[in-house]
Amino acid sequence: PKEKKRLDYRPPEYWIKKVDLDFDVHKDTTTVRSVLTCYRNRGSPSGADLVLHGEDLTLKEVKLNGKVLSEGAEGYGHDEDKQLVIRGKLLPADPDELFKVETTVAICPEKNFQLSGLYKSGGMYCTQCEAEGFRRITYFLDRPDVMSLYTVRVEASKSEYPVLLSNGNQISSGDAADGRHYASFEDPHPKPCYLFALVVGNLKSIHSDFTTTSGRKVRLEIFSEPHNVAKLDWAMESLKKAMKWDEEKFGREYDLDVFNIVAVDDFNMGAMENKGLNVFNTALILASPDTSTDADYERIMGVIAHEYFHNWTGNRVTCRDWFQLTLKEGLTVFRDQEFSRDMASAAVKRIEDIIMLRSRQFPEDAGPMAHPIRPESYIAMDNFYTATVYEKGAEVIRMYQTLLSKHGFRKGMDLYFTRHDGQAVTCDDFRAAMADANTSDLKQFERWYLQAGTPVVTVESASYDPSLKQFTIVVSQSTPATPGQAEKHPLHIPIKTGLLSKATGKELQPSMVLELKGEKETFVFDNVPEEPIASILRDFSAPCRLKFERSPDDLAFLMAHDTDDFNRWEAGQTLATIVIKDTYNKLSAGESPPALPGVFVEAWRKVLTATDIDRSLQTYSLRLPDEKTLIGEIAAPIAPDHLHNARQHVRKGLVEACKKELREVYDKLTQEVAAEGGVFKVDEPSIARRRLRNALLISMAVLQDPETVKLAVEHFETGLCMSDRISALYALADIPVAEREAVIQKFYGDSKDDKLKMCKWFAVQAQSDLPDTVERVKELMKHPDFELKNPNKLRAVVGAFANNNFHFHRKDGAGYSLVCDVIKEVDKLNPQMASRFAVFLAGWKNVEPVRSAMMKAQLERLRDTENLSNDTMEIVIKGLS
Ligand code: B3K
Ligand code: ZN
Repeated sequence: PKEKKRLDYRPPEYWIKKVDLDFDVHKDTTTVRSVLTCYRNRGSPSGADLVLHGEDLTLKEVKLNGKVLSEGAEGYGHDEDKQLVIRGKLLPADPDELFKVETTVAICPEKNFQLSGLYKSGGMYCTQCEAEGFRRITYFLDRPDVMSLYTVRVEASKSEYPVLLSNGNQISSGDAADGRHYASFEDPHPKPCYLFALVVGNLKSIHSDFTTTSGRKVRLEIFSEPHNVAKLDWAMESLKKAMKWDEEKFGREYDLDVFNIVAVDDFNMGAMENKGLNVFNTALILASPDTSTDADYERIMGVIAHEYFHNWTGNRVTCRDWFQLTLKEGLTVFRDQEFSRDMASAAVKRIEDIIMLRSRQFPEDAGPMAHPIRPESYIAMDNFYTATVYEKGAEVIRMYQTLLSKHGFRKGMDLYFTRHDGQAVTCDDFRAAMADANTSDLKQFERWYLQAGTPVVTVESASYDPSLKQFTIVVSQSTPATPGQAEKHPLHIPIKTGLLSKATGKELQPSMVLELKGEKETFVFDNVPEEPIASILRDFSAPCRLKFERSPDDLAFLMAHDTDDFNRWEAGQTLATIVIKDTYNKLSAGESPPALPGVFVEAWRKVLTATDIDRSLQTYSLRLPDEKTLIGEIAAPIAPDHLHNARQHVRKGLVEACKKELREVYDKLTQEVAAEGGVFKVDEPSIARRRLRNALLISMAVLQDPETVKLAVEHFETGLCMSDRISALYALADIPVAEREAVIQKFYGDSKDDKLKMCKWFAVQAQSDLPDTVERVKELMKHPDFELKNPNKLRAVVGAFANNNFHFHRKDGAGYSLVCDVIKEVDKLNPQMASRFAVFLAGWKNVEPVRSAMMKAQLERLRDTENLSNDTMEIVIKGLS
């Protein structure tokens, strides 16, 4: 497979000004006729060939300016990559002269299991073109810097497919021969082809409207298969909130008369921001109390907003090439995070985002696939839709805001839009807009785009001089080597810092942002009246690991008093990490686990019984860091069983020590719910209460005693919504009792007709702690409701299992061979899905030697597999090198 490099970027030889597409949809064959109006790029030589990308297309005809071309030296040809070559000598010498290339191809959406290009999901046709799927629809310059105006005509059976949709405004529609009908569309905004979309189906919809600040009335319509139409209201509400927020916070208005969203069952990722026609995975749009958890509701609102926000950050201003992906993704994730912070609790959202960053992005940065947020090379672009590009990318955007202030950041955004509207640009252009709008120097900041790996910020010393009333901290930074990048340079790191009074816990000074630029720097705080406790990296102001030696007492103090919500939570996480690590070290040395430190238990109890804090924050403060996060805090190679057992030991210890209080708080919450008459509500306090009550149940279940089993069954039976019921299921999932199986059966009975509920049913079992989880997962894959071709179900079973750190790493290697077998099978159908699972095996170097060898052997099995896709091969090669 060929590797593409960022620094090899060249502008295209030709531009495509206009695209006219015609889709004739018939069972097993869709004919696509395309007319491309092209002209030569002035920078490229006269006589250059026009080379059009194409993949899995059956070419029927090629015309140039209306004349049929034959295959051969005098007409068209194919290069070694099967791309279509129109000989340069046939093309006009004058770069201003437009010419038309017309191709007719046949494609078969029914057999497109990759879910890239035009494919069939259930009863409907839909498209997914990002990153390089448009070439699977027609011959084209499939690269984001080629922006064109589109018209689309589509024709299909009227009775089978009453709904026809594409980007932009519908300009005509009507009946055609043989019971067919057609519609045509015009999108007035030039766009790269990855934003093209087409939907043909039997759909129902809900609609509403939104009037923009400048008075444009936009028709909003959300489509799904008829049986799902009752679950679209939350998405509509979310969309309107997002539209309003983008006007208020960023001055961005919507720019078309229609905004359509379609929900599809078979989708490789969450959703797609096609211009004026977003396509969503049903899992990220359908919402009802019976099928969706509170977390699902939040996620849906966030993703609806994310795709909507792309209209400006991605669509109006797009990426020059795919190496710049974080230009639109990091920025849009940042925007959706800010939106969600404004819609609910800012602190809770920040904590959730950092839990996610640490459990998914930090491991990526520490593994074989480590890459900068702007990668330097790729084989399969789809492998780079990563937590690094998205989530770390969002943190990098957030640092601009931290360094430049909210106001300065907004000025930078305004300049970015003014300068680049309608263009395909780079991360450097974004950085330049931020720097120019604020006349600030962001040269060193570029390193965040150049270097992979999670930087370590170390507080070398923190000391107070009472005579000078000065507090001094010395801070250093370093970034561990990553594959292909041994040497790292210092980054420009904003470190938000506050000083608290040891006596009262009150702020001695407002927070300030220290800018660490060198390898080691000294920061002096003047006029500090007493010896303070420092609160460092507040609000997680940079995506780093903070090393700062503090006593358990100081951490407990911060847990109780820090005025920064994030750092108050963080202090608890740090303390828990110390305790779990200590336990892990003992277990690894073959010793028995130590007793839990009293300060730790008491601090936990204090959080548990507090009545004056937000219950969501309380829930997150009671939760221990997860295994994926802990891995990063422990020296490799990891013994996954000791890690799991250490964490479980600590969980159990806390629950045993606070058993009485746990039950009291739980009962109090249960009474509150009952007092309200058992009505389901989605307001913040209700969500927070559910969150806490469900988490407490899961905590208590760690004891596996009959009393808690009984409680969990009751919790399930009386549950008001999916959040309650699924939590009861999680509480029971690790306990080998008959009640567990009964509740699983009951849940199945209630869920078998609903694909999304079934996914939850699968996932809870795949994540179980029971000793035969591997065998059970194999059974689940034979279950009649399992579908290998449906990414949601595949993720629910295999993805959930691969994330089940303990059983994936089962001592006998059964977890590895299971995942490897699935990869081999899935790779033939859907390489994008297969390669995501390969990443789990690629992490072998961080694991203890016996397991490591078995993982490596599975990777070698993949390497030796015939016809392995480029997607999976890329992960395997990087994993083995
Ligand atoms: N831009 C899409 C992701 C496309 C993934 C292609 N493999 C969704 C999003 O980030 O908004
Ligand atoms: Zn996105």
